[in-house]
Amino acid sequence: MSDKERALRFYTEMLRIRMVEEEIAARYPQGKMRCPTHLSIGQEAAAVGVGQALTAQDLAVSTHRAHAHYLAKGGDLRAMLAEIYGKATGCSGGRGGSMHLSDPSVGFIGSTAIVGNSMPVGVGLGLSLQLQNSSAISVVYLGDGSIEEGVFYESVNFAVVRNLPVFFVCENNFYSVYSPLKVRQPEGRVIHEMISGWGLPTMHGDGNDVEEVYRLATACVDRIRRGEGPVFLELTTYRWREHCGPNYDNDIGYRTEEEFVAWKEKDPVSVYREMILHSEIATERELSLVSEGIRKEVDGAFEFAERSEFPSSESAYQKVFA
Ligand SMILES: Cc1ncc(C[n+]2csc(CCOP(=O)(O)OP(=O)(O)O)c2C)c(N)n1
Ligand SMILES: [Mg+2]
Repeated sequence: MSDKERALRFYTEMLRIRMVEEEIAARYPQGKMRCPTHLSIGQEAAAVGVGQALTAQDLAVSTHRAHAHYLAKGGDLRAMLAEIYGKATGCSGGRGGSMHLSDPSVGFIGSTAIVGNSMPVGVGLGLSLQLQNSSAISVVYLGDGSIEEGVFYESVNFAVVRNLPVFFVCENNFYSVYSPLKVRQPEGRVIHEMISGWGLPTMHGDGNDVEEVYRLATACVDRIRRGEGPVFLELTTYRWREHCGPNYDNDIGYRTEEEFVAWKEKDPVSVYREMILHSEIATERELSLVSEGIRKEVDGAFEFAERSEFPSSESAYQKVFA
């Protein structure tokens, strides 16, 4: 892939996630998406930089905020939107909603609503890959909030002890719902520094810089593929919208407008767009064609989701464990 192709790929993938989620936010008030949605707007570079360092054979699990991870791994857009609309054509048959995304055909095994819950699943996937002598790896996406859960320690510990091919990717957006890190973790703690004492290499970087994320993720993935065991990567980033839902909520006072504005200036999509234009990697016209193509795809996918049928009432007891 040439440098230009790579830059356009990064840009297209980030913009696509942005446009999908902005459309979700715009249509959410219609009341047809009846599940909670946690948008990743502002955090696209982390998902895309990591996603581009993976292959379709690599496996991934994620959290409640999974749209970007699913799309960046190659998950089917129409099946994701149909799932959010609760339709039978959705990736979980319309039973799971936004937080239960899955597309095994591209290795996106699943996301769950219970914070921390997918971490041991991702470690188990790593164990299964190791037992099969596979060259694929397992990626565990997590937020800064899951670091505070006991299962995080257990998951990392087991992966280290068994030298598993597991890539822990922590998106540190500084908040767990309305609680900033300073009321949740001891003052002065640096997450990746703490974890570096647990027996695995750690890396960290700017989660809003797609090229930096890609470079770091590639180094982590290469090492894991060589059989050198798990790696932990911490990426700092910021969510723009409310924790859950389509709106902005800075007015309620848990974070300052200044902080929000400072992060908005580090918008991964528009900063990268400026870089592409400034470096003459592509022209305005080429970038417009990119967004026009995405617009068509996104509109078509929403149309598909809206037109799809709800699951039949006779199927209500199928795929349910009780
Ligand atoms: C076990 C558990 N505890 C609490 C919650 C409520 N909850 C949902 S998302 C969330 C915040 C998680 O923060 P973080 O891991 O940093 O992810 P972010 O939302 O910032 O992406 C919490 C506490 C939950 N879903 N599961
Ligand atoms: Mg967080």
